[in-house]
Amino acid sequence: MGRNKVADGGANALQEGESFYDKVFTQRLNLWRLNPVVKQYMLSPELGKMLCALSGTSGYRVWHDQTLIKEPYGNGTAWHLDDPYWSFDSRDAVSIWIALEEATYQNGCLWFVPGSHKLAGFANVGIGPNMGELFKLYPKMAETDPVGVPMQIGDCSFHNGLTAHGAGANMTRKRRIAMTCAYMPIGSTYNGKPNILREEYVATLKVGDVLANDDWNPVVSAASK
Ligand SMILES: O=C(O)CCC(=O)C(=O)O
Ligand SMILES: [Fe+2]
Repeated sequence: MGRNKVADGGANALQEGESFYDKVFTQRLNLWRLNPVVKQYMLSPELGKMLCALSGTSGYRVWHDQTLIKEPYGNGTAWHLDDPYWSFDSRDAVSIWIALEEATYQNGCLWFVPGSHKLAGFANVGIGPNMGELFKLYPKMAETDPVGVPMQIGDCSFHNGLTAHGAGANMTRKRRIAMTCAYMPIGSTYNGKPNILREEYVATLKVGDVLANDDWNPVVSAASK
């Protein structure tokens, strides 16, 4: 037997042609480009100050945002690192995860391995069906107990782009609605991974170029510099 298919098609069953990952999230990219309220929050100087204070970095650009909705009975999010997916290698990138509905142990709140960003490099694993794949790559991280972080609506967490994190499955009948907002330190350089960069922009880049596109990656807060 190949995939883990629900025999009679439950509400969120795998359909023919769908992968495990299709049932991890309903995912949409860059809401800040569409919605002025999201944009206002993503670019707010208060947020820029927080990012800089937490990391000791002097300024950030928006990398992207995403909705991460775990549908009823949605699969867990395997342990992974964020920055190695992205087009720049930085030890100071930050992701902010925001609970737009309550996030509980039952519906797939986030879990983190404290201090793991100090053990991580830029090698990664995909978000696949095996939750613990990352710990084969970084066995030292598995010596620390992960911490689950349930949240009320509107709560958020900040994590370093190299912190190991994941989430359990959604065991409930309601959606777990969340958003993640990722930030790149100013001065970060292109590492050759296109990730979310548009094709026409990638065509102008070579490895080592500073990523400084003010349209797609605006500076968050001049006030915090
Ligand atoms: O929401 C999740 O399950 C995973 C979130 C995540 O990986 C992130 O915000 O970087
Ligand atoms: Fe992540």
